[in-house]
Amino acid sequence: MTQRIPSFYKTFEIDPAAVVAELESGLCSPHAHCSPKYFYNALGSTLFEAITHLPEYYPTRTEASIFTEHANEIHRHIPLQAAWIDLGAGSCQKAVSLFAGTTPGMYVAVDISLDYLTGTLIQLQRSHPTLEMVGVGMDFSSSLDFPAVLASQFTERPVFAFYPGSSLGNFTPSEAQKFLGRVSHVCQNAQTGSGLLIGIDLVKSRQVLELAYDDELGVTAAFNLNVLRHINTLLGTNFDVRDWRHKALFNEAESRIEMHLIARHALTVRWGSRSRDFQAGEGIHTENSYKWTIPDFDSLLKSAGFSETKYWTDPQQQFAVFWAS
Ligand code: AVJ
Repeated sequence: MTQRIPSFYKTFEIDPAAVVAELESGLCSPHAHCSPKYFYNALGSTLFEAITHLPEYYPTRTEASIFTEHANEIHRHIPLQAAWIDLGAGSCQKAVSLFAGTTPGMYVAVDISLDYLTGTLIQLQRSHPTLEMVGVGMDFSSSLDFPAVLASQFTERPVFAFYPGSSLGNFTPSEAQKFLGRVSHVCQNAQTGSGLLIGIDLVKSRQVLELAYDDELGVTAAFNLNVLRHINTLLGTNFDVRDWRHKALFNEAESRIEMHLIARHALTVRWGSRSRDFQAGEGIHTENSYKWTIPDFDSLLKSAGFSETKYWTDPQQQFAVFWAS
């Protein structure tokens, strides 16, 4: 038998001019901000991985415990011979740990960074020699347009969309609704039994939430501050990390954790021929991480076009895994 090899597609090109324009406009706006996608350079991805091991950061651990505790019931919802669409696959670990006891028809790993996926999938193919594996480099926050060869596969089989890790939290509720609408559209065009399995972080006490985003070791602080170094690389700014401090707060009215970087004293950031003055205490808003209640998230799924929902949670109701079809 010949060994299968994964295939790869890329649906977008990174436009360096657009990156520069986006960063400049965020930095120069009256309330300076930058997108959380800029956290994830090589060090940033490693720091995030470290965050998932912190005692204060409950989401990763709690989601894993829900998958373990309710494995049999969750497995029963995964359609047979489905096309798995792993959204934000990264190391593919979470999907692979779901493989046992299921029968994927094909595995499509989607991530903004194809570099990372390539090595992972080539390795993974060795332990799953007969499973058709595809890597797609796609920024699925803006659209879910798959290459035609894949789109036709997604209509001929049931689709099992997988979006663990509560990454949906980075979307505003209206962005989340649009994104989920696109996923439900893919499921509706596919064979019966299709659906989405998604992990969601739940509203809880301010104290627990704020500790999860401002840990004692300062790993999350380093993760947040590291974005300044990444911006220095991308834009040529002269940010000095030591001029800034990490701040995390739960904005209850918006139901979101906010992360900011706060200037320790008045300073000027320069790049090219441009500059931006910051006053002491002025901030750069770097992340929103929305927290949902079970009824609100259930309504969101229904408003996005899913008709049936089911969820599993941990005994403390810190985190929820939803199935929507
Ligand atoms: C990757 C978006 C799920 O919001 O909890 C962790 C990112 N930021 N600590 C989250 C993050 C600070 C994380 N997500």
